[in-house]
Amino acid sequence: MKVAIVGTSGAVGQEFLRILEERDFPMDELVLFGSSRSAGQKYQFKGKELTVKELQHNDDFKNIDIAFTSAGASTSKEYAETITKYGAVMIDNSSAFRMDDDVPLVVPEVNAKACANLPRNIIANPNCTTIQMVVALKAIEDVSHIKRVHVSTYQAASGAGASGMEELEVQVKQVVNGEQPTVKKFQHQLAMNIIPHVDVFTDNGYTKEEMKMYNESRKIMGTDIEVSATCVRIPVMRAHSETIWVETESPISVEQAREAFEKAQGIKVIDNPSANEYPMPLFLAGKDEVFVGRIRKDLSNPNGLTFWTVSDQIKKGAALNAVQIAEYMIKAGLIK
Ligand code: 2RA
Repeated sequence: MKVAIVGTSGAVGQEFLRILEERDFPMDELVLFGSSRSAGQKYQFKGKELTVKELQHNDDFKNIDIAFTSAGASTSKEYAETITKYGAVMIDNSSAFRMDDDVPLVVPEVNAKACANLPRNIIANPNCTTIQMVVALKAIEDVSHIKRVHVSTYQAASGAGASGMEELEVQVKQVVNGEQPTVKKFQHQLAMNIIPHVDVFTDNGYTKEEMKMYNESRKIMGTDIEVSATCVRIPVMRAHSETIWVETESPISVEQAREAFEKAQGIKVIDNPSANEYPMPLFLAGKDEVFVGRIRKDLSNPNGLTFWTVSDQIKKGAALNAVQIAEYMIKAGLIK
């Protein structure tokens, strides 16, 4: 098994390196690709030093079995043919192909079987906010069909990449030192603030980030689920949080919901308010799971349920989900 990472130097690319080693992913060779700026950079992997090769339109992917790509949508679109033409499966973290009918959009806990049909040898990794949400929604859907969802996200700076995390860190120091915070990556100062604006606004008043949650959830869940999202950037480094309200076809009790979450793949429940125990991003960054807490009935709707989730945006929200897709494909014999 020969594996490639495209976009190695980015926050998600670096997480791919960590996760592939952490999970001892079955492979004989790992090849790192990046932009002309990143070419030549060296990274440690399993005690060896690997050097980033410049991504080019050549035969470098001839013997690659799986390519994890996270270098932006334009790069994924430009190089998809080059990457897949010799049979490599491209598991793409960008938004380039997520809504293409001939590209499955996969969260293994929800729709792993969608990997079986790859007309273009491409699998799309969903947006981080969608991944975290549908892992939790799947547990509830298995109890009673979810008709609609309202979700508010509390998104970490990591969603804007390494530069977003760096900007938050610098701004916090500037605020402490009484200096005027530098604002480059985000629309406004993020330190000591929250920004109700992630990605760009569309004509209907929702941002692209919010429309991703609407469109991607329907494709992954394979249902007519209606999702209304409000996506907010908050001054946290790595893990995204979400308040999720669902309306189901039939009432679900808190006990039923808790049992469903506790049995569900990829979920850990932290829900003991009397002991001040609930998921918090500061303490859950770097973990694999989607953490669920604050489970309670909607007081205004017998078919309503509200809960809180936290998950690491770079791990389960991006790199881990992609690696889990590859692990499923190997286990299912879809990649040999
Ligand atoms: C963000 N979900 O958090 C977007 C992209 N990763 O900025």
